[in-house]
Amino acid sequence: IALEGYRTATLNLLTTPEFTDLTNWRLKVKEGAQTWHYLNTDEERKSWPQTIWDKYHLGLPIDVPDLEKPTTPLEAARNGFEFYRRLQTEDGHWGGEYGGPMFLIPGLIITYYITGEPVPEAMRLELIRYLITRAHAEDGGWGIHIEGVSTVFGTALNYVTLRILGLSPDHPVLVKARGTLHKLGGASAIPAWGKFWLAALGVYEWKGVNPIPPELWALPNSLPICPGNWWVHTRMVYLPMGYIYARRLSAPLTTFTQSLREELYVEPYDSINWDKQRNNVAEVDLYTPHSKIMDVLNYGLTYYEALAPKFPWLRDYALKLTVEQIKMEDECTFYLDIGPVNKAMNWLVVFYHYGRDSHEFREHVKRNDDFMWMGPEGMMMNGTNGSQLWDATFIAQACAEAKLADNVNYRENMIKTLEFIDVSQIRRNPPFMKESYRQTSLGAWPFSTRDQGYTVSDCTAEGIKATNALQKVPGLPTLIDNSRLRDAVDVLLTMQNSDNGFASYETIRGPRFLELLNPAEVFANIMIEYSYPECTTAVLMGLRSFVKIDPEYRRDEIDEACNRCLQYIKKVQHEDGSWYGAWAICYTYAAMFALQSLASVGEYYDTSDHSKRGCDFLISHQESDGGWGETYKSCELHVYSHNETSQVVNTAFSVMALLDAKYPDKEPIRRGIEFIMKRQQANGEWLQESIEGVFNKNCMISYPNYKFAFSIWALGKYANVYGDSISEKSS
Ligand code: LAN
Repeated sequence: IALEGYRTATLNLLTTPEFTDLTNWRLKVKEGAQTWHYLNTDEERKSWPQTIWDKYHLGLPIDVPDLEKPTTPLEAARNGFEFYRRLQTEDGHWGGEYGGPMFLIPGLIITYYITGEPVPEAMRLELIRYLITRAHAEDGGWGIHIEGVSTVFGTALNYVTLRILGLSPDHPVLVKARGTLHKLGGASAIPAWGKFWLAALGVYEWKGVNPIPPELWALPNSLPICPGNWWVHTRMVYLPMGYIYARRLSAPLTTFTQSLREELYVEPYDSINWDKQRNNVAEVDLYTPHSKIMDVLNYGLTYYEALAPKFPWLRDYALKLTVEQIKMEDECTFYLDIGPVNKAMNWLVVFYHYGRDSHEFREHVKRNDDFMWMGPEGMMMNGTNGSQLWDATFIAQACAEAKLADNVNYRENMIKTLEFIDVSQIRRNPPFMKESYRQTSLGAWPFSTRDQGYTVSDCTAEGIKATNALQKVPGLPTLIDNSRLRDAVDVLLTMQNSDNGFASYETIRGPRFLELLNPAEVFANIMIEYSYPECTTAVLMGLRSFVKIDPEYRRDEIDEACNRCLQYIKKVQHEDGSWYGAWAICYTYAAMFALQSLASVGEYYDTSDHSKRGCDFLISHQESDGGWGETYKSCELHVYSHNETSQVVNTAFSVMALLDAKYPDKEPIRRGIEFIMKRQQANGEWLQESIEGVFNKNCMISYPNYKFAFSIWALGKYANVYGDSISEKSS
């Protein structure tokens, strides 16, 4: 064992440490960037008092008066915004946690450990709080996301994280978690990304990890397997992974990691047959088994790995390309990177490649905070650096629909929202666009912030819609002129796929069969882009909204694109009338979009078989209390899965869908609205219910702002269709 004591986690706590004082936390915002700060002195606290949104997000009591009980939908919408507007931060956006996935903190903390960078003390304590709170009460384990059953992936990685953060293996929380991990067969059967992190930490052998050859980056773009043709998230994760793998970089063995080797497995570490582990994945974890082709390929690549040292120039060249790509990604995103997974991995590469004192290393450390979110359960890592732009566009449109945007009492809020949308538009193409395989971004809107800077099709479309919804309100300024909307349209018009739909970040670049090479085991549909009803509808509606402002510009192309969107929406409707939602849960979410697409060309319940079947599907799933409720199982299993309780968010999706489709019977819609009103608190608030979002079919993610934006929007829409009354008689 080398280097006794070197960079070991130094604490060995048998009892849970005292957590921080929540009243000392403050959220700082700047052009959407969100960072939480812990104030240590009275002086600091006095000069930077806690705001109401700080308190709300921290779960501290807030002083919001009860409002007069609303009797109509618009009154309810107004009460909702009366509460929600207090949470708007000074830069004009609405913050919120964007947690859910349980595999993000481990990557970050393992990297802190390997690089020797100390985890700030308040963060360390609050991460412990979060992980302990999120351990399942029954078995002490963790799943792939907060609502999922305990898996090896979640349990092994979060166990290791708590150890690094200072808990002793004899701490009761870890004793229990380890019991569950061992019952599941121990860490040897962890899925691929877990194998990667454990190997990087030095508690798994690289021999047990399937090859991740960086040479792929040397392939010409014309070959489908060139990573430039993959879904951007996947290629951006495999990029740094390839570097670490090719150099087989592991933290030096210490007494600490030696101990982990003993804790994580059911058999002695040295007796494990690592060659046999490459394809060993626990049953609870396995969502997408390897294809036969993948197995054969891995087999071949394992031989290649044995030969690679004979061609060092090739590997060196591949690593040079890898480092160049990482540099472009880091610089272009101001070291935020596209998401939290490659953020931690790129930081690790930078550590090995440039060293701890490098500019690159320090820049990475600075932007770690952008991913961390504080809540009553402690500190979590967000799924991106936030959902700022996305949330702002929805509340803007909801306010326009519910007649709040032209209410003078909310003028200030609306101006700030518009300012935020203005500042978030991306005003340049990525430097080195071609070399880094990037989509254009001049004029696009991102999902989170302009710094992150990735074009997303539907975020761009919602950006256009929200801009137009606000800028047409008398008294609100025009901050975004037509030429900038034209830029946004230019981006969208480059993004339509040959199947007529729109995907997330780019067009579909690779063939379907690439999915057979999905190595991740826990996600589906990650190798290439796919068209989605949600993105396609957003773009269709975004383009239609633009045409109203600027009717001449590229009109033929826009009309053609819209027609094609519609063909796509019809084509992907299922037999039973439903659409599968890929980015929120699930059938109700997709129906809201798809039925809106149809309605945009006058296809309603009475005039279109597609619309009729879509509505009938929704109606068949309405609950007896008038609401709708789905669980994440819908996403996982591709079957509508009823939640035990109706959900405000699913109800709002469904009501909006039925209203757009002009569903002829008012009663089910009215009952949905009544349900949303009943769930509203006396101060206008809606409380958090089940998790709302999803990605890659198997991992859920929180959208806490949806309960406000979509409830207000649905209430407004209802009033616009049926008048501002909830009584059964009026029409
Ligand atoms: C997101 C969040 C937003 C989402 C919508 C805009 C809602 C969608 O319509 C298009 C796709 C997009 C942009 C999206 C893609 C995948 C993301 C970035 C996420 C779900 C947030 C987290 C997820 C990312 C992949 C998580 C990191 C995990 C990996 C598998 C790399």
